[in-house]
Amino acid sequence: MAEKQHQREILLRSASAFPPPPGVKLSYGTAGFRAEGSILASTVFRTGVLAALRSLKMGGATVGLMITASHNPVRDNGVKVADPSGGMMTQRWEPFADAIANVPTAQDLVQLVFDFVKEEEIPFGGVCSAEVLLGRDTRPSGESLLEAAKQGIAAVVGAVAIDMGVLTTPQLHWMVRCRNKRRKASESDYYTQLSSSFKQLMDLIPKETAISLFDTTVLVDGANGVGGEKLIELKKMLPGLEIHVRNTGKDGEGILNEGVGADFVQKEKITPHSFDLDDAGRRCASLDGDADRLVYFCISSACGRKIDLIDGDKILSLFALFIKEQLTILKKEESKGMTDKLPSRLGIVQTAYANGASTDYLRQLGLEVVFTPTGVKYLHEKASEYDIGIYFEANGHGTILFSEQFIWGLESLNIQLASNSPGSDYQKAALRLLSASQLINQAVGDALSGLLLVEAILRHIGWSIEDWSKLYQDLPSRQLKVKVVDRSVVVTSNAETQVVRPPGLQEVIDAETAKHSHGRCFVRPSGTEDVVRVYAEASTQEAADALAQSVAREVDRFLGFGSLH
Ligand code: G16
Repeated sequence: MAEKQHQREILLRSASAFPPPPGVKLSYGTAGFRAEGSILASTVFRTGVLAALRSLKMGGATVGLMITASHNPVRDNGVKVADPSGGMMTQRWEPFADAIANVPTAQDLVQLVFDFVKEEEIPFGGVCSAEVLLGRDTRPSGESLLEAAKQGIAAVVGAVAIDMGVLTTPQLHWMVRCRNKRRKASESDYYTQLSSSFKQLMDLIPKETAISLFDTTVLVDGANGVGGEKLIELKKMLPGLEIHVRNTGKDGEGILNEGVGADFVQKEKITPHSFDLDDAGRRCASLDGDADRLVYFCISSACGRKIDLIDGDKILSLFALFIKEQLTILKKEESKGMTDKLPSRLGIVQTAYANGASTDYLRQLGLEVVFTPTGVKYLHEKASEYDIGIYFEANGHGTILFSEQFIWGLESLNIQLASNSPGSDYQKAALRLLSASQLINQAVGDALSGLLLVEAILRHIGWSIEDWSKLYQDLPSRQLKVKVVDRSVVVTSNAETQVVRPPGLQEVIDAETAKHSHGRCFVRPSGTEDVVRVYAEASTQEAADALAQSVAREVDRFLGFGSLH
């Protein structure tokens, strides 16, 4: 009883120092809370409380709290929680996240927390310990928000905050996962795991392609964010791969995500700052502000700032080809008996943003493709249902998940092959899959580990960036955003391909779409910005542009400020 009273007083006192800004309502959204950094102290403090409670609920397992607004402009910031698995916080707790962020007074907050703790049977009041790992990106508001998070965690008796400093979002997720698996989990362990598994993959490259004239240089746009500086660290451990990082944001040069970064490159389809015609034909890649997205691009000498975009769909297709090739080798007739017990159901997960040509290509490969709404939390969950699940959003956010069962099977197969047929194609295929599972982040999409896997696979197949780009021809597409009064008015279904509310909007979209050959169009409320997004595809770029613009005008007519008319 006395413990509970003590807890109540501490929470009340700390929460009183972080009043919420009046008139602001926040929602946990696609990837945590996001808003202007200047109004987020209260939200971050409260998310700190939530993260500590989550750890208590999970028996004291480590939970992560990341301060970032990823691809958003530099004035914004945000906060999200990683579950002990290293994945996104369970969706079951999102209503509580919304409630705790928006409750008006410190007294209401204490009441809400005590009610929730009772309902969830959380050991509260100092009877158990909790641990929260903290990370932040390079945004100027990050440091003070990190302090707010620490105070939120400290307001839960028994909870400890461990500040891991400036990190990419995927690094923090990786650390949380490793720590809970009792594995080495420091930043240098992260670099060691990535570089050693990359080297293993390089050692397994077939002789025929190993001697080809492969361009060993990749030019990387760091979005003026945290990814660039981390890649500079990592590249020191990668002999044989020349990584040139531009847009590092160092010494105040360049603004985070402004005219640079994966989101800019993918949406605008033009060169980011610091890239020009001198780079024509080179292999270029772009990270986003917190390095959880990756896209590639190539500048063609005839096209000014226009680029050939190699988006998340094409990264996914490259990964799928490679994984399928290794599985096919393992399943060859001669190795039957050894490999037929290996569970190897391969599944591909995309969203409505996936270019139609990519889905056709993947299905032609004989792969199972399924769709979820936008947001890695949905894709990740779906991909984890397979022995090998590959998920990617077109914006470059994705990874490959290997089930524990599959990895155990592969490890025991490798032991068998090492004594029965050492150095055989089968053993090499098994080793490649094991190395890929070590390299690619199992907790969340990670631009740094994704980049290394792309580089290893291109080298394995002996492909230039043009070869990769020609894998299939993207259908022309256009994405627009419309500022609206209240984005929550838009409700969608069928993995966001149909508008359910407001009534009448879907009929208008259907009518506009029917005017274009191979037309496809959908709208959805953003989970990270105050806008409704419009995506259109058609057989020509002009038609895709026209379709997106006409639907954007309709969205504006239904929900906007009328400024598009
Ligand atoms: C976040 C999510 C992504 C999602 C993106 C879309 O990305 O992590 O899964 O695709 O938001 O945002 P919206 O809902 O605004 O379209 P990030 O890279 O900003 O964390």
